[in-house]
Amino acid sequence: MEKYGYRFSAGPWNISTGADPFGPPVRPEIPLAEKFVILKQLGFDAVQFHDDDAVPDLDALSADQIRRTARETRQKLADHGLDAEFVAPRLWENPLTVDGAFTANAPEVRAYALERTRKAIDIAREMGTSLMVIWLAREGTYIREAKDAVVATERLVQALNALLEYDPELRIAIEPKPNEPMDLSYIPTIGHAIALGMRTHAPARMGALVESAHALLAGLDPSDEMAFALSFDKLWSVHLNDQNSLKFDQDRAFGTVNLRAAFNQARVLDRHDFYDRGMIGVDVKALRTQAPEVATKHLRNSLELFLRLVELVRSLDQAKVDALIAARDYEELDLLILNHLIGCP
Ligand code: XUL
Ligand code: MN
Repeated sequence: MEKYGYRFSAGPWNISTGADPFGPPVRPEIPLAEKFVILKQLGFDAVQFHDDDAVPDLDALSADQIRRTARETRQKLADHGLDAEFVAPRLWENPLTVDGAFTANAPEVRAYALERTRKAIDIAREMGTSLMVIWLAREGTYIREAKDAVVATERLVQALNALLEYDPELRIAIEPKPNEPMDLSYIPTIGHAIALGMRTHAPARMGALVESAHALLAGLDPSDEMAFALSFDKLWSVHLNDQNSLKFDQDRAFGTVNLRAAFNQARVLDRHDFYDRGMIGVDVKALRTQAPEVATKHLRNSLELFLRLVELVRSLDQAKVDALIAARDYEELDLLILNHLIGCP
């Protein structure tokens, strides 16, 4: 498969049992090493990890045990010809972080969040990556009066400063999301993520990850969110996927809901050399209705569709586009794009 210089990554959570808030698993759990085999076969180059994907149960382990297990996971990964793209601290499952991690009102919870994230940094180092992605899952509120949003923002800056100090090589990409699990999150968009990074003492080591579905949940266009980050040279990774209107975070396979929006994401990435800047990460969920033996096709489809869209981006008649822009004939441009997408000459 021609990959046009792109490298692809996915998380082990993207091969899942199909459990949802309303029902139990409907497919067997697949061991991590088998997931590596599947991802490699599907054409992926790297794996994204939560800290406990790489080192299960890390809260119960010593620093030495954590490092040793991380090294073992890295070896398994290398055995399958894969790299680690990033490590992300899972700060939302421990009962301690029920009301936030870095922005919790309770100081002991904030201390736990920092300690846990430092462990995740140790894991990243052992896994051979300097990139950490932070999704601020529970940093927000259900009840606005429950926290002071100014204080919460200060606490996020302080926490990021402490992490950047802990490892001078570390780069942090914030993955914004406007809601879920919280009703309202403190860092809902890419603009918030980039602004937050600029408040730290090492803004050059702060970047962002745009997830298509998260942008859509914020009522925004994912390609414009990517463009904004690209213009600041802050788009360090992406989570391509799709979302059918404003509801729970669906993580649908890339391009399956809105082909034109997917085309525009591929277009902004390709026109701005993303193949040289970062990896094409996907964050996609197999439908719960998918039978176990075919429950990786959402990954295959996302990767293939991205590459097909890159071909369409490159074969678009740019001279025609420019002429229509010059004539301000945007209705004709509309039809040109639609015809291009459906393969009509
Ligand atoms: C949550 C989400 C996470 C992050 C990684 O919606 O997208 O999977 O991508 O922590
Ligand atoms: Mn994501």
